[in-house]
Amino acid sequence: MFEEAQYFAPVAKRDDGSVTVELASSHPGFADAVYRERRNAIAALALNHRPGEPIPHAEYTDEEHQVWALVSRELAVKHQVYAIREFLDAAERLGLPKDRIPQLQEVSDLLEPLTGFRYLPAAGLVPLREFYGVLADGFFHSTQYIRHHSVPFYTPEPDIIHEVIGHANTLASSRFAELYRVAGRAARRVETEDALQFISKVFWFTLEFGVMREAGELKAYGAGILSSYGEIEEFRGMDIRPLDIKAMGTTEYDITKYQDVLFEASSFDQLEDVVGSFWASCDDESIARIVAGG
Ligand code: NLE
Ligand code: FE2
Repeated sequence: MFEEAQYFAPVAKRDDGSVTVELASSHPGFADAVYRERRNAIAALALNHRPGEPIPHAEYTDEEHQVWALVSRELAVKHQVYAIREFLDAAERLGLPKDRIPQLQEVSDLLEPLTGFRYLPAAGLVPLREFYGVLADGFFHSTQYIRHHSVPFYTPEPDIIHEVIGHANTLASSRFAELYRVAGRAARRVETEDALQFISKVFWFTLEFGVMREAGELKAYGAGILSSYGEIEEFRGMDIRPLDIKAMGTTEYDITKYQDVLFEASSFDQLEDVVGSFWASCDDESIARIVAGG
């Protein structure tokens, strides 16, 4: 149905209560029995979680903590070069641990006093309407597993590194948090799947993969670039296009590789003026009009 459906591994819950995450044969963890067992156990935590209860504690292996430590170290250096100021300042305020994977409850507790955002555990794909809709209430659905240790620099599949180093650091900025909230209100306002898909693509090309001009240099603010120390080295060489709602809402993308088409905001003000205002006011009719012509 949606592109997003393809990059999350399907999660199956059996009648006996056991949970299986179906990794594709191309997944780097496919042949790793220990990793697959961890994925199943972590998915079960989210499936058994009830709203309002604390996020279940996930046990991670030493190897998994080492993946976090490695990626954190690599990204910290690259963020200084490639991330926008707003992100760097927000990350400083959030103060994530660098040497171990934080528990999602811990991330949520660090974030809430800053911008009101709280984390919810997700076993895999959350339906788009639910994922975006609850942003309006300050909730962020997050996976809890970590990428396979054999490919630390990039994963097409959102993992806790992406959700936390990419999104939680961003959500620690009140300017960003407000953009996420208006995206959520937009998703709730529309009724058609086409309009929801359009909103989701604008989200993809901005809050997931957006780039921004800052003091003459091209920087990243999208969580998907900021969580990959492979992709973050490449975005400046991509096809960079001016920020445009219709173009973002209708351009196709391939989630399995580095994004080769990116949209550049000339400033944070422009991002708020163009994208924030779009989400704040769009509805089914206005989106249909944009797609049809103007
Ligand atoms: N490619 C990103 C990463 O490696 O962290 C994840 C993107 C999820 C949309
Ligand atoms: Fe994301």
